[in-house]
Amino acid sequence: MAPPLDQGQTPDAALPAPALTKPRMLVVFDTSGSMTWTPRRARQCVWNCGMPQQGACYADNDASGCPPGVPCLEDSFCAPWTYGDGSADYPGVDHDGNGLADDSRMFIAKEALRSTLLGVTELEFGLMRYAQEEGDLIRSTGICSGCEQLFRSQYDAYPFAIDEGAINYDGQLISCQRGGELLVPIADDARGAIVSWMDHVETFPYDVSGNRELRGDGNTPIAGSLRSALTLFRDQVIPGDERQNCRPYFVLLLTDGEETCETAADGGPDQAVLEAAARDLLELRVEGRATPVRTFVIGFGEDTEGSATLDAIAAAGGTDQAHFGSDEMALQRALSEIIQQVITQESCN
Ligand SMILES: [Ca+2]
Ligand SMILES: [Ca+2]
Repeated sequence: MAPPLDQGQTPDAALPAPALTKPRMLVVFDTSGSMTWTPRRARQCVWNCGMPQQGACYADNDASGCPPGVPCLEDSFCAPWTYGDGSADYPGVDHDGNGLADDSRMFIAKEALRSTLLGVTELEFGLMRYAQEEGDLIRSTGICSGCEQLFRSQYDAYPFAIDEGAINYDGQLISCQRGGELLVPIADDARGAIVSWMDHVETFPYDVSGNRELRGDGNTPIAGSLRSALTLFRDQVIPGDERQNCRPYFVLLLTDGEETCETAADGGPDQAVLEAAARDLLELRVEGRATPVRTFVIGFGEDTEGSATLDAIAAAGGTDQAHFGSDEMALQRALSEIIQQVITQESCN
């Protein structure tokens, strides 16, 4: 496997010059609340409390081995919660003790995307997230069903100090209703706009025209975002594209969890709905012409490792199987592999 590409570096010196018709790829970036967690629960702890709330020992005298404020769970591993995302304003907890707030899935995924994907000039990219409302510290209230306490957001450090974790993004109510939300339209010069969502800084107070940021809050509407992607390609990306008979179109879904909005009777993801959403993209026809949009899937973190459901989405979306990774290197490898596949595709220039 090739190492991650640096900015401006061509993927392989032996490849022909970049095609004139650049493939277009919509990156669907998971902004569910669990993106503030560590990719996997790697830190062990000693669990002493007798009747822990929610099966967890919070207090230091009940457990040992976890970072301050992070509970030890029943299986003697620390909870994955970082209460942040590695950004300047919400760094979160340093789980691995390396002195850096580099522990959340959100931080790692942003770094991997910036270093690997956005250095590739042979593609045109756009950016979509799971739908969120935005406003000045809009995410400042919330009730955890099953919890005794009021909590505010994934960004609230235990013991949930009032408004401590308020953020400018709220996905709780609308992520399932709306599915995906386009942040940056696909374009050849979209890299700067995309990077501004992943540079770990944000304008405060909230400014719709300022520097904003991807944050983790809300559910995981995979099927809904694939349908949002379909609408985008069908109504905007493809109709205005004079090279639509040549250009390959792609969705790259980066998710850390299974579908949580459209579920089957057993509570798990509704596989038929998910496969249909990916298949509809693959079978898309615009103006009577077949204009397939293939869907790549990357499962990130221990919650999706080896997921048959994600594999099935990728298969229905025309890319055989999902990629998986639980650290930045693995994520970079998956991204490089996908990019290689995309830019070596036949085109009809
Ligand atoms: Ca760290
Ligand atoms: Ca930003």
